[in-house]
Amino acid sequence: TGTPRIDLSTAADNEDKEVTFRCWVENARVQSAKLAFVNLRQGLNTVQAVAAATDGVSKQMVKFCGNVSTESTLVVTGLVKRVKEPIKSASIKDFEIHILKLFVEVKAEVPLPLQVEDAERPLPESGLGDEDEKQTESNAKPLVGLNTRLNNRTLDLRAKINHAIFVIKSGVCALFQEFLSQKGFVLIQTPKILGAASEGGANVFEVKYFDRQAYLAQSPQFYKQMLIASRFQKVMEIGPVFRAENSNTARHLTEFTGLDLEMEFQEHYHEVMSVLEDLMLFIFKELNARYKKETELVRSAYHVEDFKLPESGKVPRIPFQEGIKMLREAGEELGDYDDLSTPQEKHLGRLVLEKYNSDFYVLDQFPLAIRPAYTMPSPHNPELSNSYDMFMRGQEILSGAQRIHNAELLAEQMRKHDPPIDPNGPGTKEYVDSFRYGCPPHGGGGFGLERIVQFWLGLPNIRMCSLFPRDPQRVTP
Ligand code: ATP
Ligand code: AMO
Repeated sequence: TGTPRIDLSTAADNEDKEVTFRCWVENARVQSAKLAFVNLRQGLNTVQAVAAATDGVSKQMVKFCGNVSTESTLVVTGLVKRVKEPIKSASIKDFEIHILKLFVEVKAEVPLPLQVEDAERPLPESGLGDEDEKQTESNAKPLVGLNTRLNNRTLDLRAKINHAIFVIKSGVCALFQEFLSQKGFVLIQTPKILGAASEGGANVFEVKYFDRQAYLAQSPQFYKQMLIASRFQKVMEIGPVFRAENSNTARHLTEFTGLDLEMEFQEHYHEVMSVLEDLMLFIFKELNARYKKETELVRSAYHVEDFKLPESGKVPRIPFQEGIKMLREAGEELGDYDDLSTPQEKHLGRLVLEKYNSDFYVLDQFPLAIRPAYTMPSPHNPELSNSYDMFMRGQEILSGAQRIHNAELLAEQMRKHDPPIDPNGPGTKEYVDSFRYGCPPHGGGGFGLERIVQFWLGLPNIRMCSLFPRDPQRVTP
């Protein structure tokens, strides 16, 4: 009360004035009976504050200020004073605050289960952080592992590096919508409680739905296509995706965010691929322009190289068979229609980088047998399909395809699928039937948002790109 609350960024405008502001304690120390220092944080700014008997502060108050616990939230009233020597430890270098009043709003308990300065440091190499507290160099402070950080996520997320990751993630969503809205895509919301598994049965979470069986959505696949059959020409969705995959890898979550799109095309499904490529080139360009600081902060902590894009602006579009050939020439053993293992995908990523100087590329014409039942077979080779994946730094970020828009063919492909899908099952029947009353040729794709962020930044683990990640071992916090 009395003095107005200020933002610390205006410190210079308040020289010699009394100000009040809310802040967090970075650390505090008692220098002597008459002098204590408290480093304070507000947003991205840090400032040094002093409690000094020479300012008329009581010795008791000096002691109290010097012992206030790290991470407590305070309301401080003090005088803004110019300093003679710039202060190294604070972002505000030319001014310090002479404390007159210090009110502890919430006192942080001692000890903290995780130091925010530890959360600022890179994760140990192990990535998954199973061996927490891993020692790097004999005399270095041990690095705190991912599990400890995720268990104390509220403290962990206070680290600047984490703010940067989620500012970028928010940016990717905004850019996705910005680009596609401008192209006439309509933002849709589709149900997440479904009567059928949309991507096949194995990896689906079951939910008890009153006296019936229901499932958590594995993708908006059925619904985005049904909207094309409803004469929406172009649709997009940003929404949660649930996968009951018991995959304890660095790039699988059981709940992630899908960036989906679906569109009618005129003559060839490559029209859809062009939209997807232009979309990603726009996102990369704008991330470099608008989120340069955040990107550099994270990449430099992990010694990650810049993300390479072809100078020509043309995204390498490589037929799957050509990818197999490149891998075979590099010594991999692969059948013509085999799926690629994760190491083979990464190997191909390195080969593409060498040949095309690009960390971003598309594989086209996947073998039909390894794609979902709704995928359009290739008109030129029944073993292949009009489907594609996109990769960043050798790892998959998108799957997509031309879809079957003929109900009879769709039902037949479902029955032939391994494992077979009943085209008359609840939820599935309505999906198949929606193609009986007219539907244009269409295609689309789905990105994993956390993977885009992970591979843009070159991070070792996808969990770092989810605020409160879900995996087979983790449903809390
Ligand atoms: P999509 O579902 O489109 O294929 P994805 O990238 O999740 O996307 P998956 O088929 O789930 O692909 O897995 C791709 C590769 O990841 C597999 O070929 C496999 O090598 C690897 N993988 C999946 N689960 C595990 C696991 N638990 N342990 C090790 N590797 C795994
Ligand atoms: P798919 O199953 O390949 O395709 O999923 C699309 C994209 O989602 C991401 N992804 C994941 N991210 C984190 N954790 C997971 N467990 C996980 N699984 C997948 C990947 C993947 O490329 N309906 C189709 C898309 C379409 O054809 O439109 C689908 O769901 O980045």
